[in-house]
Amino acid sequence: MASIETLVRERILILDGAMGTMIQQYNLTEDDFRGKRFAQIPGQLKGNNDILCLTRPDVIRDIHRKYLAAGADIIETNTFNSTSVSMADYHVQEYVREINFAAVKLAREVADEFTALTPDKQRFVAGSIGPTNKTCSMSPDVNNPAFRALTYDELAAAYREQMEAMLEAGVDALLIETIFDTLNAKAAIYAAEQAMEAIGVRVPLMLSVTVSDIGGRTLSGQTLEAFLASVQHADIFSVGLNCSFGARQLKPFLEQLAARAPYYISAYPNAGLPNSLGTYDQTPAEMADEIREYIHEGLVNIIGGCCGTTDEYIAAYSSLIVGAVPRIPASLPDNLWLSGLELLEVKPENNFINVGERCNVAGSRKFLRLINEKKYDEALSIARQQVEDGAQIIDINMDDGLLDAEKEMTTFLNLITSEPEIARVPVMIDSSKWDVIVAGLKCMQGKSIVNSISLKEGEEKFLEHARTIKRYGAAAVVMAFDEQGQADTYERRIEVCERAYRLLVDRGGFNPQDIIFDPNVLAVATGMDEHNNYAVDFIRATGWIRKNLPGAHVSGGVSNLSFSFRGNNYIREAMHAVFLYHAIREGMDMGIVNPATSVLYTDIPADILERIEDVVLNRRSDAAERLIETAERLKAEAEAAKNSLSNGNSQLSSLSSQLAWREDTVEERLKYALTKGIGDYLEEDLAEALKVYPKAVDIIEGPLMAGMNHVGDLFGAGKMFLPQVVKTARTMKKAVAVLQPVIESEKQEGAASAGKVLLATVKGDVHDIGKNIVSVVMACNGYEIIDLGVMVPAETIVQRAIEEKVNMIGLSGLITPSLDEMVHVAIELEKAGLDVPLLIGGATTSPLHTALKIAPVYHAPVIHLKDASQNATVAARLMNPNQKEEFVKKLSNKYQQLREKNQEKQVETVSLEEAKANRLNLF
Ligand code: THG
Repeated sequence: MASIETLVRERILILDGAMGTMIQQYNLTEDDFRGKRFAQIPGQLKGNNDILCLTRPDVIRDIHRKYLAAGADIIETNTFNSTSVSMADYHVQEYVREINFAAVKLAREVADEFTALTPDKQRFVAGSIGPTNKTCSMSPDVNNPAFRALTYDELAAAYREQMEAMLEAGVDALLIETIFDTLNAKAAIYAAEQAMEAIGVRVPLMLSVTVSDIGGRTLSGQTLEAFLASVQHADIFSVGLNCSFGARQLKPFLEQLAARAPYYISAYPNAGLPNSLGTYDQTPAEMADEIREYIHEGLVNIIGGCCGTTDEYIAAYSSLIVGAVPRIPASLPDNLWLSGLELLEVKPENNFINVGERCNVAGSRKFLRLINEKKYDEALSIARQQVEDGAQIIDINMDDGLLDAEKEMTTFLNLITSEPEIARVPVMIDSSKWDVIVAGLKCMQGKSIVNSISLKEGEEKFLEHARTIKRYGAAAVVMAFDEQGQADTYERRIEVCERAYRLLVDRGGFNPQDIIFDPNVLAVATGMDEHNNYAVDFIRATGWIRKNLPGAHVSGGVSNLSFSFRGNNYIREAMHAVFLYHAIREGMDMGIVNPATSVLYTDIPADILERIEDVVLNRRSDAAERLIETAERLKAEAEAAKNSLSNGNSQLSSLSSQLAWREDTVEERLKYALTKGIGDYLEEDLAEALKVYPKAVDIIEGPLMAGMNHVGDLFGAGKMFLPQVVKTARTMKKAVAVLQPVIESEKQEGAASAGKVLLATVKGDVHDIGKNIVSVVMACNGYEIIDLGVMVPAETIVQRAIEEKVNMIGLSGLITPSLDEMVHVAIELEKAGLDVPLLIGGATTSPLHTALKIAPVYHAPVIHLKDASQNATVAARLMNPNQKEEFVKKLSNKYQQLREKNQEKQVETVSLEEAKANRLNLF
C-alpha cells in the first residue's frame, strides 16, 4: 500500500473541495441537524455542519463519494469545528470525541470503498482541524489588550482531544487548516505531537494558512516567512494556503511561501472572490485555468478547493495533473530563523544581531519601577524605543523577588503582541525560572529565543528543558554552566559548550542553528587579578565554538563586562564597543546590548582606546588602575562641562530633537496619532483642538473620524494589517475618553437622551472593534447605548429590545456567516412584532446584501451603514419626525433599485479592493 509520502513524490495530488458549499445543496433543516438525538439541546444547531456526522451521516457520506468520484486523492473529514472550544457555542462540546471518531470512520469507509474499486489509485483521509472561533494572540476586549479569551493550554487540550479521536479512528494525515493565528497553529502542532505519542501512530502533518489582507499577512499580523519560522520546529509534511482569495489573487503569496518552505506545497483557494452577497461565482473551468498556472509553474504538490467549490470544480483538476511534474521542496535553511510579525534570519553576512537589554527588571531601575507601579504603557515605550533604536530582538526579564514573574511575563508579552511596531521583532524570554520561560513561550506566535538553559542541574534536566523548548518552537541560549558551576576559563568554557552541543544535537533532536552559546561575559577591571583574563577567554572561546560546533551561534550580555565602571557611561559604552569589535571578529554574532549606545570603536580617542584595550585584551598588569584613572579624569571633565552648560542655555538641544510630526497643525497631529496608534500626546493635542472647535463632539466627528477613515483606506489598500488597525481603534477610544468629561459638561442640564440604541455583534461572531467605535460615537451624540457585546443570539436581541423599549437596533459582524445570522435576527424581530429601525454594519455587510436579504424580511427601516461616521447622522434623521419619512422613502427607493438591478445581473462581482474592504473593513 502506498502512503501519501511516497505518492506525493510521483505526482500532484488532488484534495477535495469545500464541505460547507456541498452541505448547502441539501437544504437541510434544523430538524436534520438535530435528529432525535439532539432534540433537547438549547439554541440553534443549524449551521453546525460537523454535527451532521452523527445526525445525517448519509449526507456526509454522499458528499465524500462525490468528491472521490470527481477524482480526489485525499478527502477531508467533516470536523473543521469539532473541538470543545468551537462546539461550546452550540452546547454540544461533550460530543467532540464522538463526532471526530464518526467523521473519520465515515470518510475512511468511503475512501476504502473507492480504493477497492481502483486499487492502483489509493484514496486517503485527512483530519480537518480548523482554527476555532477564538484567537490566542489577540484580545477580544479593546480596553484590555493583555486579555485573552483562550489560553494556549486550553486550546492545546481541546485540539488533543480532537486529534486523539481522529488517530484512533484511522486518519492518514492531520490537516491544520485556515490558520489565521500562528499561536493557535502552534498549539495545534503541540497537541498533534502529544496525541501521536499517546496513541502511538505517526501520520503526516499538513498545515494550511489563510492570508487576511492583500499585504499577504495572517489575521494576527505575521508575514508568511515569519510563519514558516514559527512552525519550523515541527515535523511538517506540507504547508500551503487555503481560503483567503481566489486562485489568481492567492498566487503571489503562494510563490512567497513556496520559495522558502522546505515542505511539499498545497493550495486550495476559494472559487474566486466573494461578491457583495458573500458568495462565490467563478465557474469550475475558470478556476481550473488558474490552477493550471500553479501546476505549469511548478508551484504545487497538492491542489484542492475551499469556499464556493464543489465536486464539479474538483472534477476539472484530473486532466490538469496528467504528466505534470511535482514540485521539489526548497532546501532546509542553513541559518537561524527567528520571528515576530516578521522574519529575522541570522545570516553570516548580517555580522551581528543586537538584542535590546532594557526591558529587564534586574537590569534597569526604571523598568523595574514601571512594572512595580503597573505603568505598562510606559514600560512598553521602553520596548518601542529599543526597536526604534535598532534592536533586532528584545530581551524581556521579570525576575525580581517581589514580583510575580510568571504573571508579569505573560502580561507584558501579551501587551507587546498588541503593539505591531514592537511585535515586529522576535522576543528573548529571559528568566532563571523555568516556569516563567514556559509561561512566556505560550504567549508568542513568533519563534522566540529562550534565555537560558544550562547543564547546572545535570544532563537529564538539561535535555528535558531542551525538548520542551523544541516542542514550543523556540531557539535557546545555552549558558556555559555545568554541575560544577560557571565556566570562567577558556578551557572550561569550551568543555561545557561542546558537551552541551553534543547532547542537544545527538540526544535532544535540536537543530544546531537553534543553539546560541553564551560563554559568560563577566566583569573585568574589578581589582581582582583572576578576573583579568575574562574577556580574552570569552573571545577565544567564541572563536573555538564557531569553528568546532557547526551551526551554533554565540551571544553574551555585553553590559556585564563593565560593571566596575557604573556611573561612567562613556567608559562603559567604549568598553562594550572594544569588546564587541574583537569578539565579532571571532564570530560572536549576537549580543544583549543597550541599542541606544552611541560610542563607535573608531570614534574612541587613541589614548582612551589604548587603555580600554589594555583591559579588555589583558595586555598589562596595571591596566585596570590606568583605566580607572582615565575614567575619573573623564568624569571630572564631563561634570565641568555640564555645569558650564547649565549656566547657559542648554534647552536648545532638547527642543531641536522634537519629532517632526509635532510641528504640524492640530488636525494633522490628531490624524497622525490615530494612524500610528500613538496615545502619548492626545491630552495636549485635544486640549488645543478644544480651543478651535466649538464642541467636543465636533472633534470626534471631524479630525478623529478623518483619522479613522484614513486607517480604513490604508487597510483596504493592504497598507496596514489587522493588529495595527486594532491599535488605532484603541487610540481612538483613548481620545474619546479624554473628551468625555467635556462632552458631559457641554450637555445641557437635564437634557433628555437623544434616544436609546441597542448594539450587538451577532451570534457566531466575536468581532467588536467596529461596534465599539459606533457605541462611542453614538454616546457622544447623546444616545443611550445598551451594548449586548459579542455572540449575541437573536432571542436575546429581541427580548432586550422589547424590555428596554429601544429606538433602534444596530447589528455588527465581520465574517461571512454573520450575514445569514443578521437575516435570522431580522426575521425574529418581525415575528416579535417590533417596529424599530435596524442598522446594519461591519465587514462583509453590504448595501446589496441588506437590500436583497435583510430589508425584505423586516417591515421597519433597515439601513446599511458604511462606517461609524454615518451612524450619528442616520440616527438623527430616524429620530426626527420631520425627516424620518422622507429619509426612509429615499432609502427604500434606493434598495428597490438595487434589487431590480440585481435581478438583471443576478450577482454583481466586485473588485479585489472592494471585496477586501467589504470583508475586513472593521468600522
Ligand atoms: N547572558 C544572558 N542573558 C543575560 C545576561 C547575560 N541577561 C541579563 C544580563 N546578562 C544582560 N542584560 C543587562 C541589562 C542591563 C545591564 C547589564 C546587563 C546594566 N544595567 C545597569 C547597571 O546595572 O548598571 C542599570 C542601569 C539602569 O538602572 O538603568 O548594566 O550575560 N544570556
